[in-house]
Amino acid sequence: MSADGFSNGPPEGANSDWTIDQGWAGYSDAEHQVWIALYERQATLLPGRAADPFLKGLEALDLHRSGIPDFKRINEELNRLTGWSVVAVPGLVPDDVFFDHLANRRFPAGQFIRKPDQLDYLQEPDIFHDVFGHVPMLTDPVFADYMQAYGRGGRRALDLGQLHHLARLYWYTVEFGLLSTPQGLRIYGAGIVSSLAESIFALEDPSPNRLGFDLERTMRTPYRIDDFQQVYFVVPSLQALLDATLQDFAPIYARLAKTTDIPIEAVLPSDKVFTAGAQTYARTGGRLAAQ
Ligand code: HBI
Ligand code: FE
Repeated sequence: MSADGFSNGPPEGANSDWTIDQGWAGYSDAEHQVWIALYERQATLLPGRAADPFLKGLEALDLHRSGIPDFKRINEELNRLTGWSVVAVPGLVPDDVFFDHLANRRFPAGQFIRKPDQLDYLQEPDIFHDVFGHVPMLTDPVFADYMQAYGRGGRRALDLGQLHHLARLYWYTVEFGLLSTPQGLRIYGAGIVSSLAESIFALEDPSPNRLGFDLERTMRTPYRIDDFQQVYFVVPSLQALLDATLQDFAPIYARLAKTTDIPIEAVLPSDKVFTAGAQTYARTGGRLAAQ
């Protein structure tokens, strides 16, 4: 069993890099209907909430309403725009495999789609989270460079035993990042943009903190995997996000090793504060409170 809990080899029928054939022709009409239901909800909600690069990517890739997209089709345009491809995998893959794909501009997307009774929440990323949530941003040249830089950084973090710090950078940017724009805060994180409820909560609810992104501060901040985030970090531009990663992380990891984590709900005097959240949602039981 490897460090991250995977049996050593890829599952039966998968390639050595854990990729599988998407088998697009094999999706049932019911599965296409789940995609359409999820797509319609988000496509209605996101104008005015999602960042322009996301909305432009959604258009460019024509992740249209007629069902689960065929990776062969979207890869033609995605390759042309930024050299990225989407590859199908059975589900979560080992960290080193994941980073190697990203470092080579391949985004591993789950091949399966959630069940109709899981529209609002599932723990493991399915094809809607991965393709609707992550892939449109890969049409943006700056973000495309950032994701490749993350892949390269991930391999190095594994070597240095620092993955837990780097995973926070990924979580608070690629998954749950917000962008500051002249029109207000906008969503670029896949975990938010693929979720109906969190697309609203992340921008409008008074509970969470919304703080200016700072590389080391963010890497010292734990995150929630089971519920809405208690803090969202805001970048001034995607370029600023990319610039923050184009440096040697070894000295950063050395400094982090001497620091403690920052409590998830804390607002520091050094923070650029967009919202000092009331944390009401988290304090009243979170997901349970929402029911
Ligand atoms: N595998 N398919 C897949 N998708 C992910 O987002 C993913 C993964 N493996 C590891 C992983 N993410 C994270 O643990 C890394 O960011 C550390
Ligand atoms: Fe994701």
